[in-house]
Amino acid sequence: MSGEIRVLGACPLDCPDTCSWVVTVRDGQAVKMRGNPDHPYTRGALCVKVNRYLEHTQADDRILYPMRRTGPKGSGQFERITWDEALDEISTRLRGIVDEHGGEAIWPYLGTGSLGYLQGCEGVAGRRFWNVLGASKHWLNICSAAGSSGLMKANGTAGGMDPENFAQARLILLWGTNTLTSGHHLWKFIQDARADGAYVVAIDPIRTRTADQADQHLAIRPGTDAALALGLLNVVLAENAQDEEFLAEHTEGWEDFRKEILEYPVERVAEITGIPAEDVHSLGMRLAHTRPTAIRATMGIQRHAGGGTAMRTIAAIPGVTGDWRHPGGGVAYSTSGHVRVNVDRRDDLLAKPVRTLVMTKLGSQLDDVKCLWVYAANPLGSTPDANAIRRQLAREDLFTVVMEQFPTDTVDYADIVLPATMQTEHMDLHAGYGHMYLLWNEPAVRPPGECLSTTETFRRLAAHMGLTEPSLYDSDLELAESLLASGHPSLEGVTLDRLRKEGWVRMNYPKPFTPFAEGFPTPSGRLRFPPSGKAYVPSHTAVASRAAYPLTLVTPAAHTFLNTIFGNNPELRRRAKEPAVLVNPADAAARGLVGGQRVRVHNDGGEFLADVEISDRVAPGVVATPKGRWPKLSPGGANANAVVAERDGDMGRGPAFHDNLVEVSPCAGP
Ligand SMILES: Nc1nc2c(c(=O)[nH]1)N[C@H]1C(S)=C(S)[C@@H](COP(=O)(O)OP(=O)(O)OC[C@H]3O[C@@H](n4cnc5c(=O)[nH]c(N)nc54)[C@H](O)[C@@H]3O)O[C@H]1N2
Ligand SMILES: Nc1nc2c(c(=O)[nH]1)N[C@H]1C(S)=C(S)[C@@H](COP(=O)(O)OP(=O)(O)OC[C@H]3O[C@@H](n4cnc5c(=O)[nH]c(N)nc54)[C@H](O)[C@@H]3O)O[C@H]1N2
Ligand code: SF4
Ligand SMILES: [Mo]
Repeated sequence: MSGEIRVLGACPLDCPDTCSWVVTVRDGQAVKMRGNPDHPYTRGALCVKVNRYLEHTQADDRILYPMRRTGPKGSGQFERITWDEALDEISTRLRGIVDEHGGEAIWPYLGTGSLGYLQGCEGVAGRRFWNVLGASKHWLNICSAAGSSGLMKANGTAGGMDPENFAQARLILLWGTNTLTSGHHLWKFIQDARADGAYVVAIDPIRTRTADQADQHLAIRPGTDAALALGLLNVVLAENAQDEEFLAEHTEGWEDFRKEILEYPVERVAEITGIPAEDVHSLGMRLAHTRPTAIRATMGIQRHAGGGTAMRTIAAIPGVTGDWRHPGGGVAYSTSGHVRVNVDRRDDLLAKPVRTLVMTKLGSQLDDVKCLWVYAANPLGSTPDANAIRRQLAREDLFTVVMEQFPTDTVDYADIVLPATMQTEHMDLHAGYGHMYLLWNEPAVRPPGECLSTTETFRRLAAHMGLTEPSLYDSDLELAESLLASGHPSLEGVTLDRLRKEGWVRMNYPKPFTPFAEGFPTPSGRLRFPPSGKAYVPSHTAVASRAAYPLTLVTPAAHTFLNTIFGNNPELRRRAKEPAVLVNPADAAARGLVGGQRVRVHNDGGEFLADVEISDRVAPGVVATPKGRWPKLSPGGANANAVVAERDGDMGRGPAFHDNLVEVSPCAGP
């Protein structure tokens, strides 16, 4: 049809699958978006959320113009201003803050709204500009830091299996991961494996929709995964099924670790994990005698006080069984360790070294900050200790700028709001963290209103402030060229031209990819087993006093939202229904709660409201509610992060979203 074109793009959201998509554009309007049928991982399908992406780009509540606050902070009252007025006010305020308090009083708070290398958090968006101003650095630790640290300690990289190799596995452990919700494209490869007889086990405190589809579900007590890993290995040793050759050639610390494993017989593990001893034993037997075994362990496990350790100990499993020898064996956490583009943070532009502020510590680290600059983030919806953040954002002496697409709770506290483009309107380079491809996102349509991309906003601001550093003005294509020019062999032949023509290119790794068959990227070239006494660290909730708050709250991915993105989409909200909290029948009975009743979920940090869903999907002592609700669109004006403490886990300062104690009480009054 004349006037109709197809534009290849990539899903920017923080999801392992980074889908390739095809946008149909008719007369300058995007009229259709489909998963790319040619992409080997996308295989033609997007997901329940992104099927509404185009509709979302055209939503009535989209922010289209720069705005200045007119009401009190938090009121969400704004007036439209021009870009010139916005840039004037921002320039004056930034200059004043730098002169009076120094550049470090600026906190550029970049979140995971887009994983693009140009517009989002995987790259350097805005960093050159912030370095010229001498602003504080920002540590994006909110998501995967603990697990990555655990894997780095074990394997020397957080990278692992190519998820496509799951098709060749004969035993699959879906461990602390809700595949059908948080990255469903792996499922096709699991189905391929099943067609060849693979057995699938879900290990999760919640009987999720993924657990429903597995051959077996082990309802583990939250935060006890390392103990289960040790128990499974205990059975492997009893069966004498360890791979002595792999152990001798490719691992270190085995003698000590072997002794540690012997401390965890199945009866002890059953006591710690709450999984019946016979189930631990039978899974141990399967693990001992099934090659290859593939473990999909993602972010759920590591949102606990002992989460880094848990990931490290799970990473030991294929070291003992030798599964890394085989395609279809090993652990798949993230593939981002294999992505070797050239992310240069340009520290050379800093006049002096600056401090680093920690993303999950917004509530407590904001005291001496004078400018908070939020982009691609929604801290009032997604960051721990929401009440502390809200108190801070209300400060009159804090100058807050938010670059956004939608009027989030965080936007309500902004002094200046800058309208941001969405993925169909800007260009970007992407990698997946659950596959082995790079993707190019070509803009399909012109931005609506006066929306600007992240890169263009910082170029204009630099010009407005009269900054002379030439690299502040690099174009998007120049930035992309330099990202691809790392010289790493995995990018040989992966050119910008090819990406723009073909939409996606597999990185230059062998297929099938067996990353550690010949050794590990540690200094010794060997997998490092956990040191004595450090293979299992109990979670916070396992050791804290349970007197006042006896229930462990788990807050995993919601099926219909992506973090807080789509939290304002009417159709997805309708499907998500009212916020609910899963409560086991025994816990409900003990509190006299009935299904559908509105309750307060509370602890010393705060409370949120939800409707009780009585269900044996959670064990006694565990309650669960999905993340991602917009506080202002929720009853009581709060979501689960009102009761999530700002607390570091054991490694990488990872947050403990699934490791908080609460009580559930009936709402007083009507
Ligand atoms: N639909 C949808 N997809 C998403 C997201 C979303 O919000 N919605 N978020 C995206 C992002 S940012 C990320 S990081 C990923 C997150 O997605 P996942 O990596 O799947 O992580 P979570 O959803 O946090 O938790 C996964 C599972 O771990 C379980 N779990 C919690 N504690 C424990 C434990 O101690 N042990 C074990 N074995 N299991 C435990 C939870 O019950 C949950 O079912 O998904 C991405 N995909
Ligand atoms: N209770 C609980 N809380 C959690 C988690 C949990 O498991 N439980 N998981 C955590 C995890 S894994 C993560 S990754 C974090 C995510 O936390 P954040 O990084 O704060 O991400 P979002 O809440 O999705 O907010 C992203 C915002 O960026 C905007 N945005 C999207 N694309 C762009 C863009 O191109 N430019 C600009 N300027 N803005 C854009 C969106 O509109 C959205 O409002 O949440 C964490 N919060
Ligand atoms: S959110 Fe994930 S599954 Fe959905 S389209 Fe984006 S990358 Fe694909
Ligand atoms: Mo995340």
